[in-house]
Amino acid sequence: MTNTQTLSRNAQYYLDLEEKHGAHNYHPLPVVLNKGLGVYVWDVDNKKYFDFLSGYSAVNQGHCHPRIIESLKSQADTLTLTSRAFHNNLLGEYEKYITEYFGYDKVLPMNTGVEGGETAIKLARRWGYTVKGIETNKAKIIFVEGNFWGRTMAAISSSTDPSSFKDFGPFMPGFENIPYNDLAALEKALQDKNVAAFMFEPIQGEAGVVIPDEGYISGVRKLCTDYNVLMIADEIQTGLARTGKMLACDHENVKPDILILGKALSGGTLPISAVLANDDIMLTIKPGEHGSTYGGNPLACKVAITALQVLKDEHMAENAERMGVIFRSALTKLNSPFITTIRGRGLLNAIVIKHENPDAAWELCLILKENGLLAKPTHGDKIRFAPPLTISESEIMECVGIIEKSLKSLA
Ligand code: PXG
Repeated sequence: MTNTQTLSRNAQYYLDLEEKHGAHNYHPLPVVLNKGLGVYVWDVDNKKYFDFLSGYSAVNQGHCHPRIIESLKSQADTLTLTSRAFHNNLLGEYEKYITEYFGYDKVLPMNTGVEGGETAIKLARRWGYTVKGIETNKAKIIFVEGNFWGRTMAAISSSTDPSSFKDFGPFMPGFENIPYNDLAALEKALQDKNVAAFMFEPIQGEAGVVIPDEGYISGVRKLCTDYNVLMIADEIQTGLARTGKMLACDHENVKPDILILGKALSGGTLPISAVLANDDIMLTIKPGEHGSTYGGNPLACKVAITALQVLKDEHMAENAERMGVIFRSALTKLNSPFITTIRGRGLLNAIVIKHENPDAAWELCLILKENGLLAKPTHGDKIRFAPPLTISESEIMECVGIIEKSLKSLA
């Protein structure tokens, strides 16, 4: 099957436009969407699909959640941007709301996830020099192999994936990588007195939903405390109820020193990210030393409050936990010879495909699309299954049926 075989002329028109006028920095599945509601999206030919990617977990609350859209619309009619040159009436309310929600003294609002990561690193370096006493320009940040936190120069400087960093050097100094899920390697790295922080995802999303052993997150917490190093948790993909708890760190009752959130903080409506920390860290950055034109804009503040409230009001973490268990158990029962691994937490799941055809995961995603379910392969042989957290048990079972039927066509 080729990419375009089943495309209508209508859909092909949109693909051709992108091909001709857009940079070629993505390789999307050949489907053109123009509508979304809850767990469903529709293409330009009005075919309906289950969305099993959820905008890489930005749409945890479901597409076009009515309460989030209502907040967006009403605030858009009132005030959208002041810049931080002036105060606005929603920033303080949002800051109070989100810091109480997650239990930190302060928040620093940004826009994209990668800016949240950049902010966390600047905070950690500043804390390293002014609190820990690291010699100027000697601070180190430790990352893990397989990390993914975005596309800026700093983010790709920490990457171990050649498709992220190749031919984009020279890179940011002061970054080191250790293996994931390896507390001994972490302890060794932290013995260097120049280490300011350890930054990691409690479950590696883009790497293919890599789940560390039980005790890893609490082990990280203990080592960071013991060695006076900041623990930075990138919960941009794992946070906000995706893994069956509000934060993936909650699975081990761990509180990071710096918490980075993004994606579902807006329920998929606009880029909103946030960095949370206590005063001893956050107040090391002074006026004029960091910021962003759009960070903390009133539209984002209003939307984020609603997006967070919806997660709680609709018990989305609990639903993610319950549906995840049902989903993985039903997938296991399919006993497919092409699935070597099924793993996940809550509704952040992945399968690993084994097939004589090296492009089988991509082919399977094309077949799933034909059968009404959208998912995307990562790293060749893995497929992430991450529907909106509003999905019901009967919908989960319908999707397992689609996956079963598609696996049979793959044979
Ligand atoms: N941290 C994690 C854990 C992520 O998954 C980011 C940071 C960066 O967020 P922004 O908003 O800057 O993209 C991510 C992003 C893509 C893509 O196409 C992004 C992600 C996953 C898959 C694809 O850029 N996650």
